[in-house]
Amino acid sequence: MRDTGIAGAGDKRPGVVYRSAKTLRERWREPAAMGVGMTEKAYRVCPLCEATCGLELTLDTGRITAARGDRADVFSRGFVCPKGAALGQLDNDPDRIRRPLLRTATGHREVGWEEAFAAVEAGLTSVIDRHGRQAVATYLGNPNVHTLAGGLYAGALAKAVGSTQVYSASTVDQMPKHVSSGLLFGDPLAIPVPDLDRTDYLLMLGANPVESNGSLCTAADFPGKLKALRRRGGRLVVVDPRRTRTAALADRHLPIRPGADAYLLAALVHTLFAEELTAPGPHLTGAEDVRRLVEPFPPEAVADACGIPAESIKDLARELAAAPTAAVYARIGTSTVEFGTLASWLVDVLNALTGNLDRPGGAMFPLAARRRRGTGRGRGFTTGRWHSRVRGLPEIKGELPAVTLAEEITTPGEGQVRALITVAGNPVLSTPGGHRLDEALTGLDFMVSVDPYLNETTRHAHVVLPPPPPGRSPHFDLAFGDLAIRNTARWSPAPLPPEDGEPDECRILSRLTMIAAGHGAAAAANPYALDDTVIAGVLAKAVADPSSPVHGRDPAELAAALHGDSGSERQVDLMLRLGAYGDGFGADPDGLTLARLIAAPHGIDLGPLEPRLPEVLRTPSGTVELCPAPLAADLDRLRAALAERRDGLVLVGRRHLRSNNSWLHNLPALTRGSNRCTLHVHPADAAALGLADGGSALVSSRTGELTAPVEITEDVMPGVVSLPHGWGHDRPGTRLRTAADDPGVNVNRLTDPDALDPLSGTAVLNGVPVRVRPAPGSAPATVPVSAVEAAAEPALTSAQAG
Ligand SMILES: Nc1nc2c(c(=O)[nH]1)N[C@H]1C(S)=C(S)[C@@H](COP(=O)(O)OP(=O)(O)OC[C@H]3O[C@@H](n4cnc5c(=O)[nH]c(N)nc54)[C@H](O)[C@@H]3O)O[C@H]1N2
Ligand SMILES: Nc1nc2c(c(=O)[nH]1)N[C@H]1C(S)=C(S)[C@@H](COP(=O)(O)OP(=O)(O)OC[C@H]3O[C@@H](n4cnc5c(=O)[nH]c(N)nc54)[C@H](O)[C@@H]3O)O[C@H]1N2
Ligand code: SF4
Ligand SMILES: [Mo]
Repeated sequence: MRDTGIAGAGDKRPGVVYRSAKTLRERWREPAAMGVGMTEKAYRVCPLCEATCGLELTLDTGRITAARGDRADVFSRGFVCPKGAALGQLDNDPDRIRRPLLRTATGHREVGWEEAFAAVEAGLTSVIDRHGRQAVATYLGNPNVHTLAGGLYAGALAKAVGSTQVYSASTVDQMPKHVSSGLLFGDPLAIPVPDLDRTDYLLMLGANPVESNGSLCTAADFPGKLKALRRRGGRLVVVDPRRTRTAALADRHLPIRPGADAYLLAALVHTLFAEELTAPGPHLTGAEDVRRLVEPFPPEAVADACGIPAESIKDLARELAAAPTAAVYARIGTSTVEFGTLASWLVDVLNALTGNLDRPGGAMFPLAARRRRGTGRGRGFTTGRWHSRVRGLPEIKGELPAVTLAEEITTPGEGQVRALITVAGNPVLSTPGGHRLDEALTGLDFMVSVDPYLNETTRHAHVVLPPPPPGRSPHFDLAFGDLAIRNTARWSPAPLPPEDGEPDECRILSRLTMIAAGHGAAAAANPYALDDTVIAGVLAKAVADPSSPVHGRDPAELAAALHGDSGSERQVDLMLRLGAYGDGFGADPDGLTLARLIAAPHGIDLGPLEPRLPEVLRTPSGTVELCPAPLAADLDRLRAALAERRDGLVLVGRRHLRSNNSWLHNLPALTRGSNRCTLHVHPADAAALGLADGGSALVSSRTGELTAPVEITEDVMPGVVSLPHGWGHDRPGTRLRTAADDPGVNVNRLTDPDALDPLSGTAVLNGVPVRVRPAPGSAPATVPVSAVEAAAEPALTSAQAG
C-alpha cells in the first residue's frame, strides 16, 4: 500500500461524534408520513450553471414537483431560468441511473453498491499491479464545480491515484484565465470579475450571458443587470462574431473575426499608451514593458485581422479610458482560441491600465466565505512541472490538456493509459476529436465513471456509480464564491432524504479516493476517514500559523467542536470558521459558522466587493506583475500570425439558454423550440455556397466531417458558421431516450486535437477552418426552419420571471 497520508479504516478521531444514519434521516420528515397533496417547501441553490440561483422547491410525497426562484435568496432575489425551473424533471428523469451498473457482454446490468465498489477495487488494482499508477488517468468534468462532492473530493481523488494523467474540462474552457491570473497575480484562482452592479461601462468579448447566464462572473440575472447598467446611464459594448441576444441588449455590437480578440485588445492597449490615456493604480509593475511590447499592434495594423475599422478601435479605447468606472470582461469566445492566454491577460492589462482593477465599478476580486485574506506575497505561478508522455505538452495547474487524452490511451509504451476514472464528464462530446476518444475508450482495461447518465462517454465504463440527483444532495458552492459579484454564503441541506442504502456523492467520491489510494473496500468501515485526515491537516497548519485566529490552540479540541452530521459538513464548517468572515472558533463570536448558515435558509449577505490589493497577490514581488515573461514571449507568436492570410470560412460555437453542455438534452422541458443543433450560416455565404434554409450541409475540417441542418440567419457574420456543442446522442449503448429523438451532431468531430493555445494547453474550439457545401442528396426545405421554430417555441416568460 502506498502511503498517501490518508487514514486507514476504523481510525476514528477522538472527540468526534459519529451520528448514526437514523439521526441523519430524522432531519427529514419521513416520506411515508407525508400524504399526497401535502406539500413542503425546500430551498436549494441551483447546480446547473454559474449563476447559482436560489430555488424554492415544492416537495410532494418525496419528489420535487415544482421549482421557482427564491425571492428571499440573498444572492439571486428570485431569478430563475428554464433550466432551474426544470430541476424537478431532472431529478425525476426516468433515464437517470439509480443503482450502480456493471458492464457485461450484453450491456450494463444493475448491481448493489458493495459489488460495484468491489469491482472498482479489482479493476483498478489489476491495472496498477500490472502497469503502475501512471497507467490510470482521471478526467474531471464540469459539474464537479457545481457539486459539494466535486469541490471536496475530486482533487483528492486525482491525487490519491498518484498519476500525472489528470485531465479536466478546464482545458476546453477557462484554463487561459487561470494561467493569466497565475502570472499576473501569482494565484490562478484570483480572477477579477466585473463589478456589474456599479460599473458605468462594460466591454464584453466572447461571452453571451443572456444564454449562458454568465461564466467566471457569478451573477444571477445577468440579463437584468445589463439592462440596469443601461438604465442608470452606463454603456455596454459587445464584441462577438454573432449578433447574440446579449449583443442585442448592447449600445454597440462589434462583430469580430473569430480568434482576433488578442489583436483587438493589444491595439486598445496600444491606443491607451499612444494617446496617453493610461491611469494605472498602485501595486503594479511592468507597465512600461507592456507599452514596448504592444508597439507592433497599432489599430491600423490589426483592423483587417479583426474586421473592425481602426477608428472604431481608437474610439473604444477612448471611451474605456473616459468612463468614470469601467470593466473589461471576456469569456469562452476569447478563451478557447489560438491566443486564449494572451487575450485573457490583455483583458486585465486593460483593466489595470485604466485604473479599474480592484476599484468599485471596475474589475474586482471577490472574497469567498471559505477563503482567508492573503499576505500579499507568494511564490508565483509556474507551468510545465512535467510533460505529457506522447506529445510533450506542459502540465498546467496539475493537469494535462484534454486534447491529448485519446492518444495517451492508444499510443503503446511505458506509461500508456490503461484505466480511466471519469467524474461528471462527457469528453467524447466535449473535447476535440471526441470520436477518436470514443474509439480509444474501447481499448481500456478498466474504466469507472461517477455519473447519473449512461451517455456517449460512460457507456464505455465497466462500472458506473450514480450520484443521487440534486434534490437528494446537500450543496455549498466551493467554486463560485471566488467569482461572484457580491459576497454571500449559502448552505443548502439536501431537500429530500437519500433513497435506502444510497450513498451521497460525497460518500461515493471519498470511498473511490480511499480505494484509489490503496486502502481497499474495507475503508468503508469509517466513511469519514478521508474527511478526518483533511480536517486534521488543515487544523495542524492553522494552529501553527501565527496569523491564524486559532494559533496555538489544540487541534483535537477544534476538530471536536466542528458541526455536522457528515465529514463533508464538518469540512465546510471548518472552512467557514477559519475563513475571512468566520468565528475563528470563538475568536469572533459573531462570525460565520455552518450552524449559522443552516439557520439562514436564504443565505447570508456578506456585502459588495471590496478592494483587495495588495493582500490578494501571491507574486514574488508583491505587485501585480503586468508583463510576465511567458506572455511577453507569446506576443511574438501573435505578431507572426498577423502576417498570415485568413479569408476562409471558420466555425464558432454557441450556447442556448435551455441547453447545458452535453447533458440536459434528455429533459423534454428543455428540448423543444429553437434549442436545436443547426448550422448557422449568413445569407451571403449561403447564397455563395448554394445552401438552402432547412437543407443539409456537409461540413468538413482537417480532422473530420459531419452533416447538419442549415439555418440561414443574419445573426452570424459573413465568413463564419456556428454549431453548438454537446450534441451527437446517437450512439448505441447509451440510455438517453429523449435526447436520442433529436440527437444532433458532435461538433467536436470538426475541432482539431492538434490545435491549442500553447500557454494553457487549451483547445481551439472557435475559429476552426471549415469547408461547407450542400450535403449530397439534400433537398432544400420548402418551409424555413425559423418559421417552424417560431411556431414551436414554448413560452419562457413565466419561468424566467421568477
Ligand atoms: N466545441 C466545443 N466544445 C466544448 C465547448 C464549446 O464551447 N465548444 N465548451 C466546453 C466547456 S466550456 C465545457 S465546461 C466542457 C464540458 O465538458 P464535460 O464536463 O466533459 O461535459 P458535460 O457535458 O458538462 O458533462 C457533464 C457530465 O456530468 C454528469 N453529471 C451531471 N450532474 C452530475 C452530478 O451531480 N454528479 C456527477 N458525478 N455527474 C454529473 C452528466 O451526466 C454528464 O455526463 O465542454 C467543452 N466543450
Ligand atoms: N444555457 C447554457 N448555459 C451555460 C452553458 C450551456 O451549455 N448552456 N455552459 C456553461 C459553461 S460550461 C460555460 S463555460 C459558460 C460559457 O459562457 P459564455 O462564455 O457566455 O458562453 P457562450 O454563450 O458560448 O458565449 C461565447 C460567445 O463567444 C462568441 N465567439 C466565438 N468565437 C469568438 C471569438 O473569436 N471572439 C469573440 N469575441 N467572440 C467569439 C460566440 O459567438 C458566443 O456568442 O456557459 C455556462 N452556461
Ligand atoms: S440561471 Fe438557470 S441554470 Fe443557472 S443557476 Fe439560475 S436557474 Fe440554475
Ligand atoms: Mo465550461
